[in-house]
Amino acid sequence: MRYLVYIGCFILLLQSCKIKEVKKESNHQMKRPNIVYIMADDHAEQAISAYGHPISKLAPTPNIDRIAKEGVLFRNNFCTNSICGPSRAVILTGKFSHVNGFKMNGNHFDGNQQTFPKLLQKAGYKTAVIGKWHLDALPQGFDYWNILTDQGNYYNPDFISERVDTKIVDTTRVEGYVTDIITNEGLAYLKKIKKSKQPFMLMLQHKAPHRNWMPALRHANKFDSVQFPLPDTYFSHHEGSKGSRDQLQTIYKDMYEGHDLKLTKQKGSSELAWNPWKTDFERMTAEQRAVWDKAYQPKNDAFHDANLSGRALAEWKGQRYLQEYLATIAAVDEGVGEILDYLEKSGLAENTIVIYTTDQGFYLGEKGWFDKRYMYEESLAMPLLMKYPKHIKAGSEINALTQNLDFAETFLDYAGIEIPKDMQGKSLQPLLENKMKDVDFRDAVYYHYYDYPAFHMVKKHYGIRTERYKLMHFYDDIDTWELYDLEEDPKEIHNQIDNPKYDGIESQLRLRLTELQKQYEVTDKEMEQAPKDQVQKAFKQFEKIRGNTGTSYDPITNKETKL
Ligand code: SGN
Ligand code: CA
Repeated sequence: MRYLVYIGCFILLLQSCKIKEVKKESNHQMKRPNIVYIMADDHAEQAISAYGHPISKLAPTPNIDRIAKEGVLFRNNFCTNSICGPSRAVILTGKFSHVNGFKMNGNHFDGNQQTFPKLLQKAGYKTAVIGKWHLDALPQGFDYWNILTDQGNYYNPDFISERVDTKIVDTTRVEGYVTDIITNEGLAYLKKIKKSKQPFMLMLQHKAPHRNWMPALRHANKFDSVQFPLPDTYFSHHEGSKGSRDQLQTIYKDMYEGHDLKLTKQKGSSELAWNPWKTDFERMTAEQRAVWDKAYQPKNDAFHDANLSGRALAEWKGQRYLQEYLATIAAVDEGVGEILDYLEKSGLAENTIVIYTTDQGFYLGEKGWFDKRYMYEESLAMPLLMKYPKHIKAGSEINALTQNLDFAETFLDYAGIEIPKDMQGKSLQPLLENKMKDVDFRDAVYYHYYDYPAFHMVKKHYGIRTERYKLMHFYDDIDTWELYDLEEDPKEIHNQIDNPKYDGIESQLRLRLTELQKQYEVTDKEMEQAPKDQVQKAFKQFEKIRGNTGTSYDPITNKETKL
């Protein structure tokens, strides 16, 4: 009898252990955070008020800022290759462009390779991507996906998705404004997934504020009466830089009057001036177009009346560009607010990591430019804001040199998944949880841009950036080095490569650059040159487009050319 009691107790003990184990596991499951990754397209730090730039003070982003207020702002986060598809491929794989195979827009992403969404999915996460994708391959590793075709369109965009029941891939046109559609889709997903027992990871990827910067109808007049401060390098000559001399991305030389600046041909008419990609406006319904014209015609008529030329016209173009770009961001910020509100309201917020970032930085008139691509600060910088209540101290800042290369590793780390050895970045978790000092994280970042010859004709270059210095090498049909002292010259106007004062710094940087190339397995293959005739052909093609921009202003001679 006694023995029976012992055996009974033993069985009970075993059972309770088992229960404890299951409980422990389900606790662990519960603890695994959800991830809401919100990414805009071309959203510069200068246009996020949490970063404190003068432009953003006049066009604040209170909802995006909330993420930093409740969490952390990264001050030195950089991309590895400042262009759309490549940045997205780096984020998915945690590997540099030459390793993941997606070096420039127009490449095809090999979706069969290892990505962080696949690893999360394998570990029991529900995964989804909604919005811009731009990788010329259907998403893999997602339980749900609904992506824009190619670059996507602002009004009445087409989405590609896979039907859950039949697995048939379909393209559907959705009426409305792209940012609002993506936000609503995100909210619908959150409402559905909330009931799931599994943790989830949602990538919500906006088209805005990508060129051609079309705001929501409700924001079409938002900044009409605001005078934005044009950067003091707006007319800079930047003569020490041979590497950037031939670019075709100067606001007062290369912006299309209709497509970009939304100008009409003449007073009293709603017909747009030079507008090569008609589809952006032709997609609008008659009602949408009528509201648009009503908002734009008075300001366009006033422009025609003013009869501006030369420097004044060049300045006017900068203003119109900023008004358009910042008004386009307004809907993104509203959308972020709706997502954050829903996370709060639904009780999801506490166990959800929220990230706001973009695929790369952007020029808002610095050096006279728009677009990105360069390793100079504005397009190298990639805004990054993150919150995770209880784990990340509210209102903190991180100054470490971080990169989009680190995102995959960070998500895996937080999900308790081992980081694969072949990923090339580092988890940000020790920084976020104050287990590592900023200076100990990374001493230098490596950058490499390949997309040449291409739109805007930014030459191929690679380089290294440390906390204080930047060394860049432009190659292919040019062979020139640039060195900047970011402390003395944060706007990168004075190339110090020939200044003997910097000889010592230069050799240290060159040495470290070579080491990084070795570490990241950059080979001679990555230094390949494009066929010369291809470069010449591209120049001719793009210069011809430049001839359609209405006027071109040269700040050196103070002369305007009518085109
Ligand atoms: C389009 C834009 C370019 C831009 C590229 C790449 N022109 O071609 O200005 O550099 O996309 O952007 S547009 O007139 O067609 O808008 S990226 O974000 O996809 O890399
Ligand atoms: Ca982009």
